[in-house]
Amino acid sequence: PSATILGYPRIGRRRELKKAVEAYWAGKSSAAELQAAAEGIQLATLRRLAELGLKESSAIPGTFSFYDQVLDTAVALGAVPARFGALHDGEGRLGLDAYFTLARGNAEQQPLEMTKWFDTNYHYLVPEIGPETEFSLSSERVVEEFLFAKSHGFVTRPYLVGPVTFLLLSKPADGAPEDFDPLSRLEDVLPVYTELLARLRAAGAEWVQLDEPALVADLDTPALEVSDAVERAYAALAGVPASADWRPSILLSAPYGSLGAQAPVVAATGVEAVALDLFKGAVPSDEDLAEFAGKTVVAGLVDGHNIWRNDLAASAAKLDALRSASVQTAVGTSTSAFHVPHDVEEETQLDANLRSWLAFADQKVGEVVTLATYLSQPEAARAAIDEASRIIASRAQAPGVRRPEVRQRTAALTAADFSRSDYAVRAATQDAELHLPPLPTTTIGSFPQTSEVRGARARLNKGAIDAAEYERLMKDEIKRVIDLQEELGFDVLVHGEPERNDMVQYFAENLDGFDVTVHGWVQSYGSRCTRPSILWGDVSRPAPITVPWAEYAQSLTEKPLKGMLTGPVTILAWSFVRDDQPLAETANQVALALRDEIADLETAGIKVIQVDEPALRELLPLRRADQPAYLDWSVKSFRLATAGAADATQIHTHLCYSEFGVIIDAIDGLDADVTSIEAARSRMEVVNDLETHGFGRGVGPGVYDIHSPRVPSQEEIEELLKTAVAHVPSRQLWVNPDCGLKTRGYAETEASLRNLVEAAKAARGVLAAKA
Ligand code: THG
Ligand code: ZN
Repeated sequence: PSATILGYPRIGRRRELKKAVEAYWAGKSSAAELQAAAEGIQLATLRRLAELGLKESSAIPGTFSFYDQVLDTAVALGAVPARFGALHDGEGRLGLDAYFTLARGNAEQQPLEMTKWFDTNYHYLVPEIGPETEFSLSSERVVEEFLFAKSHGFVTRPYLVGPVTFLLLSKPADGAPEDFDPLSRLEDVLPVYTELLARLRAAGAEWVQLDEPALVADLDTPALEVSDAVERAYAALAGVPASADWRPSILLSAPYGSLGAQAPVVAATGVEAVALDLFKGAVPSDEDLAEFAGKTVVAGLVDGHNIWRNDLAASAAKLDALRSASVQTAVGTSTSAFHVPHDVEEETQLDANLRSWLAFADQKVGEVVTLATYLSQPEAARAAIDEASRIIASRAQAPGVRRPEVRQRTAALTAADFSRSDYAVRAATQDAELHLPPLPTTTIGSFPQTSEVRGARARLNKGAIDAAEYERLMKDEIKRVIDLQEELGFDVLVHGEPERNDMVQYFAENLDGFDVTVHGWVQSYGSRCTRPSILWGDVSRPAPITVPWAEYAQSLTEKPLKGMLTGPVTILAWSFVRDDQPLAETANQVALALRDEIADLETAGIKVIQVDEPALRELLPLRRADQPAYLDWSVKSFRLATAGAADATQIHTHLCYSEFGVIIDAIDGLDADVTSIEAARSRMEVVNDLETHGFGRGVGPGVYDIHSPRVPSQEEIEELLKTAVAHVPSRQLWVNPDCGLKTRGYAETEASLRNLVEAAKAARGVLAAKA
């Protein structure tokens, strides 16, 4: 096909898939009902994409998944961890219930681990591969979906995660030898891929898409080993040309960046087409392009990862640069479009100007089709290209996009704005101010969001209650949360954040330069979605945001109340961010708004302020060479947000993932007085990193895994604290859960927090006895 996309939102325009799978999980619907809902979503997508112009055979990729595309591939290959016991049925198949068991766990087994999909906000399930893992074709769902589409007249291009990426994203199964590398099983998965490709061909598939994003990232596996794996994998899969009795033609897709040194390796394989990310990555030189001779190059010019209208004139210029006698050119998205919502036209409440600047998945299909038209009939695309140029030019001039008062402030920043006094000086001042015991206890910020709290917000939004009534209900909730923490015996209290729908959207709704959508849901993992805000203009804070809530909460207690803010990097990472200036500039604008909020919190008598940066790791560039520049501006933006605080104000931060070692220097560079981090699930492994690094400020390795309803016992927490004390000087240690409590219920939260406080008291006793 001359126009295609690498993928499309799977959750449904009104999150139909989320509702269908959650009803099935809750036992409220049957497998047949779930299957019917899934087919309804697939058919609606096929019809929509054809209507938008993807009419050629194989132009529409396989766009469906019940949960996750990596899990789909693992289940097709039969790659299930032995720890789950027998999941295959009598015919050697993995059915839907086995599939959901891997995704969600069962009474005995934790689910597969979840982790970030490249530099996106999507999380995939991590396959567990060992020396003994048996591979066999265990699910032909991808064939069935192809046949379903075909029965409605659509010849689609089935999607699978490619073998090299599949194994590079896997982790060694429990009990695998220390030096085991899942990639060593490549030869064993290839026959299953071969068999599946043959089945797809027999079903009538002309093309298949094998996704190999791992080729654009610097991973722990050396690049030469990756190249070698690509050669071996595609010699097996594509060494013999496609044919009716052997396999479909292969489109190898390489989204999320440039192939770099892997480009000639991919070019030398026998695959018929390669999809390059030419939005984020560079257009190959004529020389490099010559290596792709005989193949189709799908030029990924339309960004699948952000929501801005494509600069069609710039894309057309890239297509001109690609025109070459030796390669066939087609147009596509740079990545799957499942990172963006379905359709801008749904957002009728947005300002018409803003709406005209945006392209969600459906608009992106239109852009791809226009650029494909440009390839064959440049004049026929002229009007659309000119219109895009006109709109993009008007965006640059639109009110709110560039505001002198905001720009003057960032331009006037000096080095002094980014640093506080020495930690030793601050620590002494804070000790005198706060009078905290050794091993002080606190929580990460949010308390369980009860149905009453959610209901109150829904009624406010519907106009069923007024702002005053809403405020009264939230204050009742804050008082309950404060009283509970007093009763449990916490040292630093929080207000519980009942007033926040989401830790980013809440700030976006209260800052200038942002807008939020109504239907703009994007899959985060499984059935869970977020609605990223749109950061389109210069950012400023029209009025204090969190101050009245924090001030009220502080009035209820003698203990220090911790004010809660979301940091600049996380606000950027979990929003759709403007593309017309460096991220660093946008981050500094957000940081200054937060800096003003911190100043107002101090004035209101708040002595401890937490600025969360759970997404600091998320935006880390995939190429090592790009990482230092990112870490530099991201750390600086946090420092800009916090460095205005007085010595006596204790600044906390919170980070949410366990791969802590990778960015420990950056975390140190944040210069927060106290850092809380996820640690309970990894049995405190992070304290080794802290010790090796010689981390010198306050630190709270989480001692209670909030991702599970399980209540940790007091003894268990004491054990974790013992480990922590063995590696980190006790005067630096804090005692806290792993993360916020928003998604938990009250019963298990209260029991867990009680054990946490008692464990801290017991550990203090042990320390005092030793001293
Ligand atoms: N906020 C935002 N982005 C995030 C997170 C967040 N990205 C990373 C991480 N946290 C993703 N984790 C989750 C966890 C839970 C949910 C979504 C992402 C979730 N969503 C509700 C759902 O799908 O039912 C909808 C939430 C709502 O109604 O607002 O539970 O914390 N921005
Ligand atoms: Zn967290």
